[in-house]
Amino acid sequence: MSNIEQTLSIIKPDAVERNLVEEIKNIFLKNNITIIESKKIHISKEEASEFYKVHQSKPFYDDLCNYLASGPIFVMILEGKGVVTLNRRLMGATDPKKAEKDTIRKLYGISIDKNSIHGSDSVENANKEINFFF
Ligand code: IDP
Ligand code: MG
Repeated sequence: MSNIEQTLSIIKPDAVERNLVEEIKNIFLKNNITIIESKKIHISKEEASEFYKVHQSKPFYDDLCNYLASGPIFVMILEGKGVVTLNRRLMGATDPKKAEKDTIRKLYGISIDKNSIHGSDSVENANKEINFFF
């Protein structure tokens, strides 16, 4: 039996730009996930660099931070039973080409960097990421 958890979801610039916010929100709602809070914001490169700090040693870090700051994003606090894991399953693999059928990244992702969505990968990181934005 899973516990009620919260996690952070970010609809990334490529998906906000293509007006996919409502379609993606509906995927969460259909899966018994509650959207507790949400807001559309445009963050700076500095804020993106702070958010993605865990990736600072990766070769794609700079591109990743520029990308997250490149346009409006839609951030949400999701709540539900085992929502951290459920959300990761609904998102699909990081690379849309490898993502499972009907996942958000399979349906909407353009490439490994423009992969439409972010989701926290653990309860601990979810708490940190929620506090970062809300
Ligand atoms: P995740 O978003 O599935 O948790 P992470 O490994 O945490 O994947 O990577 C964070 C983000 O960095 C990914 O969502 C993707 O946008 C980007 N990324 C990951 N790996 C690569 C890569 O090899 N090249 C370019 N961008 C990448
Ligand atoms: Mg990650």
